Amino acid sequence: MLADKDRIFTNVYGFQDWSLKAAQARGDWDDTKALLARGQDSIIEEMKASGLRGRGGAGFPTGLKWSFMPKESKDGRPSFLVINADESEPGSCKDREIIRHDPHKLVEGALIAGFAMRARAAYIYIRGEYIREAETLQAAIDEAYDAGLIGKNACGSGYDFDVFMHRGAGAYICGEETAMIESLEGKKGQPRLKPPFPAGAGLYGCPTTVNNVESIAVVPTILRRGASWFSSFGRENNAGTKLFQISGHVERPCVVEEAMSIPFRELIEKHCGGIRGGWDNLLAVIPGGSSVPLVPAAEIMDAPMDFDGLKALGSGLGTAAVIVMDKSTDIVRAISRISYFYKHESCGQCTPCREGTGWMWRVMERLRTGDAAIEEIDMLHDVTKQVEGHTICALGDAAAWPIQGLIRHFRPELERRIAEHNAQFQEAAE
Ligand code: L3W
Ligand code: SF4
Repeated sequence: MLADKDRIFTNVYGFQDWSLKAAQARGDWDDTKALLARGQDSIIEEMKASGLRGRGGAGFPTGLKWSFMPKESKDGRPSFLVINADESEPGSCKDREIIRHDPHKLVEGALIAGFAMRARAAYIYIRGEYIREAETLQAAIDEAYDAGLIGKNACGSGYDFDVFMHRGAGAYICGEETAMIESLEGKKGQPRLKPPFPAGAGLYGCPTTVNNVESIAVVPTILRRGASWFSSFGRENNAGTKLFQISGHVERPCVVEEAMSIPFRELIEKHCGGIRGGWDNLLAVIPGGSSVPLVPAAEIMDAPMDFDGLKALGSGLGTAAVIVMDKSTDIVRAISRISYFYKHESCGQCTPCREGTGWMWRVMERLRTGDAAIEEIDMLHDVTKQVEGHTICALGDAAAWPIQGLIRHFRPELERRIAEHNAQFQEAAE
């Protein structure tokens, strides 16, 4: 279990005040000027050495992403940092806790990351429903301006850096980085084709990096304690500590910071008091937010909770939103509900997603009641394969993967429902 002294988010439960004074007492903003004095390239190298991989779902190496940003401005164009606080993935609720209780880690991280990438400003795009969180975040930004920590000559470093907060309006797709950029520009939030990646042409056509809240909020601590301290947690290619968000049928759902690669059973035993009704009652787990396929109980028990461990099981770490389902769950209904979510949130720009998400949901609903032909299971699987990889953004994949996981692991349950429905129909006809 991660020792208290190794936790980055020491106020994640909000036992202490979030304000600047209290944050400084916890070590935030401690001689940030000296951190900046290390220089841009040195900060990026340290981040690469730490092994931090993006905490927003995709796990792209953070230091490497920063290194894509230009060192010199072309045609006087500024560079920007965009921080993705549009936390909307079903199951995800970690960025909310950071903003509620540790917002200064995010604001200080924004300054350091922005400086390292030679950015003029950071835009924090916060989910529209996070009303109180937005108030807290704006108040923290204001405190940092008033104390001279950001703005002109930030922290006395000679570097000018602004931080702006922008509230979203309730669309899940605005969490996709290029849709977020479109939305910030005042347009309809629809993803752009990539490439070009945002580092080449992002906000207002300028070089931009989009990072998740947690990825940015851990930066000051990594620099203060060193890359080797951070990479001493987890295992190769899966370094560091991570906020896990455990919901569903556990005794005590929670958000907790743990070392990456902690085995699933240990995570649940130590922090959630076990599975409701005991371990024999566990049915399946969605380990990384609704976009990743479920993993059945027997396979996940001893799995390391990290990018590679869950990929090996045909799933993924995603945002580490661990959704636990016991045997009382109607698993077909649960996945059908997720299908409805993606149908509802599709931006409608590309045909396989716009048409496919609705089609998949309708078949899922018929499979839920058993009112389907047996061949439709394979047909549905074929359709998920036609959606996957054939859309502009990852929402198409995210709609396809949970269904593929259901068919892979629970085909007998789908077949049972169809047989039962047919038998009832037959009985009624006789
Ligand atoms: C420059 C290259 N940059 C990749 C950058 C790219 C992006 C990052 C990752 O989806 C996943 C998705 C959801 N040159 C580059 C490059 N980049 N190659 O690296 O890119 P990518 O395309 O692998 O992923 P993505 O489109 O950012 C994110 C999954 O996360 N997810 C849900 C997330 C939900 C939330 C939330 O609610 N907060 O984050 C869960 O699994 O399905 O697969 O920056 O530009 N050659
Ligand atoms: Fe929009 Fe779906 Fe296409 Fe993404 S995959 S751009 S959400 S239609």
